[in-house]
Amino acid sequence: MSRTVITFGTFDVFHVGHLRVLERAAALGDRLVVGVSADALNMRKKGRAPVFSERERLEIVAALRVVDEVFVEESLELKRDYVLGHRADVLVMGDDWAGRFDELSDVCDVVYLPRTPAISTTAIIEHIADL
Ligand code: C2G
Repeated sequence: MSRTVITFGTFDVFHVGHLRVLERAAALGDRLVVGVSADALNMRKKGRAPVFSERERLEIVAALRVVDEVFVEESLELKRDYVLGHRADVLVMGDDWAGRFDELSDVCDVVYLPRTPAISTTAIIEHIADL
């Protein structure tokens, strides 16, 4: 039986840490579905607008070889609906979210992958601002 993996993220100023988590998520199944955070959700989560709009971030993530389907993640509270709606067998998140989605383990496997060290959108923005 084919195994569907689902993951979520903002993926703003797309970098190699994003690529690696998506590649590792894809390797856990046969099909990778990615929920890309809406601009409004990002404002609520991080208190600032993303550099790239949700349309641009969706377009970039959808173009990746390891990604089969993308959709807009409107709310953190809708995870269960997204998992069930996409018939996901595995939910993958970076370990900055460790433990946060364990309550979904009744409907799918929940896996937290280690983040790629020393790279983040915030660090890139600060680096460019300092140039
Ligand atoms: N990531 C990583 N290594 C990094 C940076 C990010 O593995 N150096 C991973 C994060 O752990 C996450 C994914 O890349 O799994 C996307 O990261 P963000 O865009 O920062 O996602 P975030 O805003 O945490 O959104 O529903 C949950 C949220 O939408 C997750």
